[in-house]
Amino acid sequence: MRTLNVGMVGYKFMGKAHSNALQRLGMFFDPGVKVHLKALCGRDAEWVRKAADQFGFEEIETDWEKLVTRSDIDLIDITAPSNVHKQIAIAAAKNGKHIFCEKPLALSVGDAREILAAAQAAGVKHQIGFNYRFAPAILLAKQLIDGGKIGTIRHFRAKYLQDWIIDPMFPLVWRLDKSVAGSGSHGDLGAHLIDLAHFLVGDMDRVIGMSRTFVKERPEVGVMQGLTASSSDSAEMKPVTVDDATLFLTEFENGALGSFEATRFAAGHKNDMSFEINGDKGSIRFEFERMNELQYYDAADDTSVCGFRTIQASEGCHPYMSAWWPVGHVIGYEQTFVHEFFEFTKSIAGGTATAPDFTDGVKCCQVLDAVDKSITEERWIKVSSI
Ligand code: SOE
Repeated sequence: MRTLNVGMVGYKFMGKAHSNALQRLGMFFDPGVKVHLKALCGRDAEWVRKAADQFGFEEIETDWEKLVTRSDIDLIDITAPSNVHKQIAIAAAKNGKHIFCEKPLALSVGDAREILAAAQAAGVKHQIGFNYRFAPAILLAKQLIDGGKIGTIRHFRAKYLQDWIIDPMFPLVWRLDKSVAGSGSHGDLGAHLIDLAHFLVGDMDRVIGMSRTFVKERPEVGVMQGLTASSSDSAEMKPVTVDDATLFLTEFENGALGSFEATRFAAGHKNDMSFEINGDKGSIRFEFERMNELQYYDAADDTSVCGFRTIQASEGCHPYMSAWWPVGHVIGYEQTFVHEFFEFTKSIAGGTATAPDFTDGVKCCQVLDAVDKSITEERWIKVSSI
């Protein structure tokens, strides 16, 4: 079995999530290649060394430009913040590396298109980290929709609610800096909703949005880990340059209507991503915090027994579940990363197509930018015009 040597840029929250997935992949799936964590890259050698030892990487690098040129690296996994995705991905493509990149693909649709073009020109495999597509219950929803079980879709309504920055003294971390993250809740959380809409409903024709930054300035950050951070008492206050909440409406090309809400100010909601799809034959409801379940309503049910039923998507027949545990022994957030890396490494080993790839990343950035333009110009914007 050929070995696929992974070089990873970044070692914080997504670096740990990806490393965990890559380490466990071979225990539960056979992608046709053996994955090896070859080198972990980050600027601080001491911290990278600690993370590499913890995650199981063989070596470290402190310069991504060196990492992407190494002949013993087959795949570059970009888990660093959005502002460096473009330079790393294009350099990796030019060096013939397969590329996995966290979402959103880039700070703008123009940059995203450049990344896609470089990957296509290089003929390398590319995938973007829309991991929620790989929740078995969401794949079951896709099967029901594609099988016509809910008929013609009329509505898609989605929300992604978090509350980790409702404290006005929470420090100014990179996710709150436009020059690094590109946007706030819109590109970080809304991007997932946009991709799921593309995956489950279809393309969007036009959008109109609104956004708000509730807390205009915050203390400079001292230390950040995941979604927690601290600052010193003497920290200087700096302006927040991203949205705290963004909402938008869409008309899909197939005539369905969509509403989207992404916020980090929904007190009490920690990682509450959910959606509902209404068709003329039934409905589907999903809540990530109950990610093994799918709510399904069949309009054909007899009136005496009609209602939403809860399907627990943990049977062996449900996507990916035969690889894990017996029915009822549910899975979690981390397994969605194992599934997406199974599909990506299998596509590399077998030369087959994979999704979501950078074309999906470009489509997402196109909608993100269209919504931003609609907010600036206070009017509907055709997605195709971006
Ligand atoms: C922070 O909002 C975050 O880690 C996102 O960046 C991830 O994409 C999401 O899966 C969980 O929340």
